[in-house]
Amino acid sequence: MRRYSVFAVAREGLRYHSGWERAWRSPQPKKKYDVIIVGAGGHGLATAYYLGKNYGITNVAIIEKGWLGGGNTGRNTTIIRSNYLQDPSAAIYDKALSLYENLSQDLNYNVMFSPRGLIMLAQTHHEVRGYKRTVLANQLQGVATEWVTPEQLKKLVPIINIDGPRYPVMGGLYQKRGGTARHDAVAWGYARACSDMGMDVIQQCEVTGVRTEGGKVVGINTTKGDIDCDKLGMVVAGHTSTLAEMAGFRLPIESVALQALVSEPIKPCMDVVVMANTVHGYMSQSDKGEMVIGGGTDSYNNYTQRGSFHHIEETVRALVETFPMVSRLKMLRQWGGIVDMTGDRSPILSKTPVEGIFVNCGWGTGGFKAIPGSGWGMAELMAKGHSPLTAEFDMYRFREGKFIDESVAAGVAH
Ligand code: FAD
Ligand code: PYC
Repeated sequence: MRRYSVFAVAREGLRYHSGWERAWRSPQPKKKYDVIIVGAGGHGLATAYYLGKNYGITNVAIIEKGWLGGGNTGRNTTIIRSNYLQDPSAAIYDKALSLYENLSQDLNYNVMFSPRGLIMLAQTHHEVRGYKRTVLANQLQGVATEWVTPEQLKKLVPIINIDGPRYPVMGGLYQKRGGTARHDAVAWGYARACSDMGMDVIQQCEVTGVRTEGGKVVGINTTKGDIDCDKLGMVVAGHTSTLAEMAGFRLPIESVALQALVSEPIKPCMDVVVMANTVHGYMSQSDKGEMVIGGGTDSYNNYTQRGSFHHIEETVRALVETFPMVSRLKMLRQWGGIVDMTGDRSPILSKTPVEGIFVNCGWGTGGFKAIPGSGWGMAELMAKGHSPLTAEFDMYRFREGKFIDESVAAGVAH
């Protein structure tokens, strides 16, 4: 595939953009692959990419029932940070953040990574204690975060109301390296790189069954026919329980809707990302000027990809309290995604009871930020059978009580 560069843009400008190649091929499935990844979201594509890049495994298909990035990867609010509490989390999320820092160069695709800084507001004494504890834990983990006072916060975010009527701002957890990236571009960049390595990204192809023989995976049934494989990675976020059921095992996952909305575009007014978890809203400004806004999950399980109406009202109410200027904004669009929740709010990257089947799920409301680190670790697990990055995220931790509790860091209350 021809590299994207300033020279390519100039060349194509001169010939009316007639020479751009398709960014990825649209092949028909082969009879057999060494590895099949189900789910062309960020995590599935990143897993495939690092299988090829780090281990030379390129006889790989990525099977997607819709269009690539059309699941949660293309529906999230693009927040990236690594300010988690527990050591295994800090390791994988900070690996992801480090990879994000050079991802555009690595993929030769502009993922618009914008390390503009991220603040989590503390608006109760409980949150003050929780976030100060996280700052101390992060210092031990080598993850640079800091505690900021309300006055420092007001300087960083002039539009914020630190004297709110119900929950005045008492300080915040600040990660300067945090920020955002363009979510679709992350999926598109990985897909293009995978296709360039000879991998098949197969869209509009739903996996309808998993075939096993003697406790080992041998292939899948799909709407485009049966495909054989030696190894299978299930990376399907909110549909993980459905896939696991096809293979005959169960996972401690619940699927719920999480929603977001964007306002009309306005002039630049906020150059950091702010999360306000007590009143329950978070906001950043996109490059187009829209305010990107999100709230909490629905309180019941579902697969609707829509979410309920009262959440929009609740989220906007929370933000009007924190950023009074929001009351004068018109909202443009609302959407939802189905997120996969575990009990300890940490993901599962694991072997399964079926030999050759691996699962990557449970990122819940916060997996966009983890995509490169998760793909890196999952590829190592699938190629070598073990990865230091994923070892603690084994599915059997729930049976053994070795939880990785990230309910404070999850950012979205549920
Ligand atoms: P997905 O992107 O959902 O990909 C899974 C794919 O599997 C889908 O494309 C689906 O079509 C496919 N699939 C499912 N079943 C089958 C089948 N049977 N056959 C074939 N394909 C199948 N995270 C953050 O870090 N920061 C945020 O700011 C943030 N905000 C969010 C806001 C919202 C509204 C939502 C919904 C999520 C948010 N998240 C955020 C979470 C983040 O989006 C997810 O954790 C992450 O995108 C999960 O990626 P994935 O690749 O695992 O799943
Ligand atoms: O995990 O940072 C996060 C997040 C923000 C919005 C949704 N999830």
